[in-house]
Amino acid sequence: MSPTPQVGIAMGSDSDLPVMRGAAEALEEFGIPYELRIVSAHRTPREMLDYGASAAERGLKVLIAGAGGAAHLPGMLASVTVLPVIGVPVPLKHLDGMDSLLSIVQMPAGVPVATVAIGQARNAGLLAARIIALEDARVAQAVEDFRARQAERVRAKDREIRA
Ligand code: RP5
Repeated sequence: MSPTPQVGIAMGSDSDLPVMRGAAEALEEFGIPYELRIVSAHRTPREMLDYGASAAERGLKVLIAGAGGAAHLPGMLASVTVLPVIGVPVPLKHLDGMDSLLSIVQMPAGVPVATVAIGQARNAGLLAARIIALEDARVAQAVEDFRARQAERVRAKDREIRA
């Protein structure tokens, strides 16, 4: 039996998947179980609302939501759950993802969405790992190790360039 997902990764279309895989890969690095869903704020609004409304009771701790263009998915999910929602602006062919970014980041007061950079689904996965780490010592250690490895890579480059 696969472990209960702790993070839900939702996207508005399968065309978002190449970007959203970055979040899944980050969670895999930390051994955090997740689920992937396609629920569209515009094309399947009822499924989208059911997904958001039932997320907490199904044991999810964080939602990551990616969408492009008129990217209403993260905000709509945040409107029906108290779980933290991380929004990923997916860049489309036009407007370089600025449309997605502004649609996600400009939430009204009272309904927060933590928005990462355009196309930065990996950061969404890393942020979700930090949230899970608050109550999971194993993940907390993995996050600390990741940070240390990352810093060491930069120090190595610094030594290299100074040599
Ligand atoms: C959004 O519309 C989706 O999140 C996707 O980024 C965009 C385009 O969807 P497709 O027309 O490629 O299915 O809702």
